[in-house]
Amino acid sequence: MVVSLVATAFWAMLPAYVPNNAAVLAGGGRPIDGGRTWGGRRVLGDGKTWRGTAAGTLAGTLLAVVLNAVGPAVSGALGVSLPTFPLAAGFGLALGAMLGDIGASFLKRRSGRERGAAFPGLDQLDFVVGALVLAFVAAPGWFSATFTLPVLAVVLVMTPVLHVVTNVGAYLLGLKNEPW
Ligand code: CTP
Ligand code: K
Ligand code: MG
Repeated sequence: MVVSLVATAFWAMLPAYVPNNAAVLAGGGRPIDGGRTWGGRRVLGDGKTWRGTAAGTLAGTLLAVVLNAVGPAVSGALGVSLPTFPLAAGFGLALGAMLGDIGASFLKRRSGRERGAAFPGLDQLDFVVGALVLAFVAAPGWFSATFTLPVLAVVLVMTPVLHVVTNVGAYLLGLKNEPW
């Protein structure tokens, strides 16, 4: 029961977990805000680029396709029934994760935080909220069948933990400038 819940939550969120990491690897180039400021501060900052956003969205969407291919084998091995992703669901999770992160940068700049500054709480959950909202909009039937209340609860507890672990890992590997 618990194994099934955690496996389902993790699997269903993988297309939302990968985009931010792909963006770190692929980021660079033109910032989305084009250098524009608002109220004396950057609208988003140099940390949100077109290339990173496109690469992250593509990576998450493609991962959903791969998960669909290997899902039956993994489900069998674990003895659980893992969700499959309609294309709209994978795309919604991936783009939503990127938009959530971009929204957080907008709020960080408005509150005077420079690029890279930590915003505890927001940093760990921005992309989850974005991913869930866009997945709901893009594939409402799939969303309500997959994200039952227990699965949602596991997602909200598990994601911040995974976020801290992966970001500290990326920092230690020299891939990220800050451990958050
Ligand atoms: N990145 C990107 N495009 C995005 C998100 C991330 O290019 N939409 C890349 C950038 O190189 C960014 C790095 O991934 O610097 C790390 O992402 P993140 O921690 O989200 O950005 P920060 O640089 O910390 O900027 P912010 O304070 O705005 O979050
Ligand atoms: K971030
Ligand atoms: Mg950062």
